[in-house]
Amino acid sequence: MLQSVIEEADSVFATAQSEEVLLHAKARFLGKAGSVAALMARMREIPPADRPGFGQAVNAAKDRVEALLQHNLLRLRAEARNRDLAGPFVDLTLPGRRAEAGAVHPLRLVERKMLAVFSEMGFEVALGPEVETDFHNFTALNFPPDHPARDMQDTFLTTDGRLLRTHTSPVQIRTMLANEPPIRIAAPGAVYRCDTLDMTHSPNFRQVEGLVIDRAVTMADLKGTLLRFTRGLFEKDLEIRLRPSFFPFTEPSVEVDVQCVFCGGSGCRVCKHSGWIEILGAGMVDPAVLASVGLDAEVFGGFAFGIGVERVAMLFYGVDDIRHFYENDHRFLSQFA
Ligand code: FA5
Repeated sequence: MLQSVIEEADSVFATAQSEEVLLHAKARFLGKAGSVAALMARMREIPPADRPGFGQAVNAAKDRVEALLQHNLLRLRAEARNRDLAGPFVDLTLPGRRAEAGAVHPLRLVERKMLAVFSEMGFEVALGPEVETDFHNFTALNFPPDHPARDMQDTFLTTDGRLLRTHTSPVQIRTMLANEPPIRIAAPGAVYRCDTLDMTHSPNFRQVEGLVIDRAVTMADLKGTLLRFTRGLFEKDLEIRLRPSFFPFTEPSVEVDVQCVFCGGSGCRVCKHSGWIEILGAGMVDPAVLASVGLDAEVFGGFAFGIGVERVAMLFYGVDDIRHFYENDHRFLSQFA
């Protein structure tokens, strides 16, 4: 009877494949309602004289069952450990996997550098809204209503009669309405035009606007400022050249070319063998614009310019297609990190 309990415990413990199953089996043999306790309960049926011997025998059987339990517990732990060791090898001395850090976008890097150069020259940063009124984007900038000059920049209109600014020039108007001269601001921001995306055009690009208003400002100041700007930005003694152009809000107006940064002016594919690359529009602020913000053109004057950030960034980093800046291809962006 005792022997059959021991044998049964032995075979049940030996087939247990997990500690959980084993502990469950433990209750079956050693628990309060277990087989060993049941043996003890039979003491009453034993003649008194044989009881001490019976008690000793049951205790011995209990010890044996406990020893079997312990043996199988150790067996299961050893098996688990062997399974771990046989699994994939973990080399704790290897360096950890580095989480990839984000980086500043190349357009932002170039914009920051531009603003740093302007700030050295005493310009303050100004900002304006991207959803603008017709007044700030066109009318106050001397675009007459229905004048074909408005078609120079194809405009996205909002349903409430406003528009997405087509250039950063409305910040000129907002700044002059809110401040007295002298004014010296650089205004970065996004602009929108119904342009088709191609190698050099985007419907949503960035500009940095410049505006200087003071007494006795001349075109030489404009040229000197832009020369210092290009040399500070590209960190090379590049030349610039001013070509006559037209903007409703400047008179005279110019387009500004910088000596090709790729060939140094000798002519290459990028500058179409001209040695020059256009980077911005500029001019002396038109008296009509000063009048629209209530400034006396007899007393005050100034110059303004608008730089295309993408075009400058293309030159700065030697990027041949503007679309690279918007595709967010990791392989492209990580080069600037
Ligand atoms: C203007 O936007 C004027 N507001 C600039 C200005 C400011 C002139 C102050 C005078 C005084 P324009 O349309 O030429 O000008 O654009 C200026 C620059 O923006 C261009 O030289 C070019 O670098 C960039 N640009 C224009 N269109 C796009 C486009 N679709 N995609 C990317 N860059 C563009």
